[in-house]
Amino acid sequence: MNRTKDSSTSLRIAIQKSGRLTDKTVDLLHGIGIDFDNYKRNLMVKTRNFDVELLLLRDDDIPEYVQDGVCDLGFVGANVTRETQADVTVLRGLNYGNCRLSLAAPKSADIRTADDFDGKKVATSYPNLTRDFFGNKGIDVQIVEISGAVEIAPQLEVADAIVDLVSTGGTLRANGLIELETIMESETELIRTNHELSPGKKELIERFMVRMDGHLQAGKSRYMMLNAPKGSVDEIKSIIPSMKSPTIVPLAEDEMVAIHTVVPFNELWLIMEKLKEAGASDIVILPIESMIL
Ligand code: PRT
Ligand code: ZN
Repeated sequence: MNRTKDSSTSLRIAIQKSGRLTDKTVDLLHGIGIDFDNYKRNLMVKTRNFDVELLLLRDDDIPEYVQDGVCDLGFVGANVTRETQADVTVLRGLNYGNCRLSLAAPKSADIRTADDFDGKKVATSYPNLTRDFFGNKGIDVQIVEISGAVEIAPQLEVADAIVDLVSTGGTLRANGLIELETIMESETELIRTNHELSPGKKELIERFMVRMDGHLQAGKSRYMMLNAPKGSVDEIKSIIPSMKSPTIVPLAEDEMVAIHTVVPFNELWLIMEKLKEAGASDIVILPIESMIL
């Protein structure tokens, strides 16, 4: 039987249509079991196995769509949300699309600190964040708002210096600019509308967040299996403080046990070295797809 979905009850999620955040956001959604395709050709995509519609937008429009309740959730850079001053709630920082909004000036100019910007022309696509930054310091700048290729503004004598996003710093260097100070660090965030939602949508968001947190936690963890002499189990437990209730299985070989547990990825190598010293052997590490604690 064909059942049509009531679109008013579907969760609407805004993602960037085509840009730096698109692939990682699509991977993340696929990673939490939300199936869809054709997102490159359509502006709206229905997903197959979760009551979600995806809206594919320019990143600049995402905070406003979420603020206005056109979309319930959105994936977008913190830089864009702060610049648009949208009234939304940040649910999670997602640690991709990382960059920083920085002041930069030509190597040849004698602008080296924020104070040197007094009375200068600053080109940027981030007029609000730039105005706030200098305003808070009591520094008077003239903002020249441009939407792209900000880095060449000083060469074109449109401005004395710039405020722009930086990730590797390669673009600044290629244009003879020096990075002077960071205005804000940015990452992709999951934002939620502040509009009152129906109980059905609230429940969908809760389910979505359980999957999301499981996926994010899994990305930071690894499954570890090892063999150890029975006598070293206590020492091994003390090496892995997060190990609340490891699975301990006796092995055919007397006096040996197999231990299975989950360890934080960022401590993995340190833990393995200590385990080896404590007598562990045959240590195997596996990625985890998802986990619900
Ligand atoms: O079409 P649409 O409006 O959706 O996309 P867009 O062209 O406005 O944005 P896009 O896809 O370039 O970037 C989307 C988001 O990625 C940004 O809002 C940031 O949150 C994030 N991000 C991460 C970056 C960068 N890193 C980045 N390096 N966005 C832009 N840059 C640019 C920067 O503006 C500069 O021109 O890359 C250049 C500097 O890079 P480096 O590595 O040379 O320092
Ligand atoms: Zn944009």
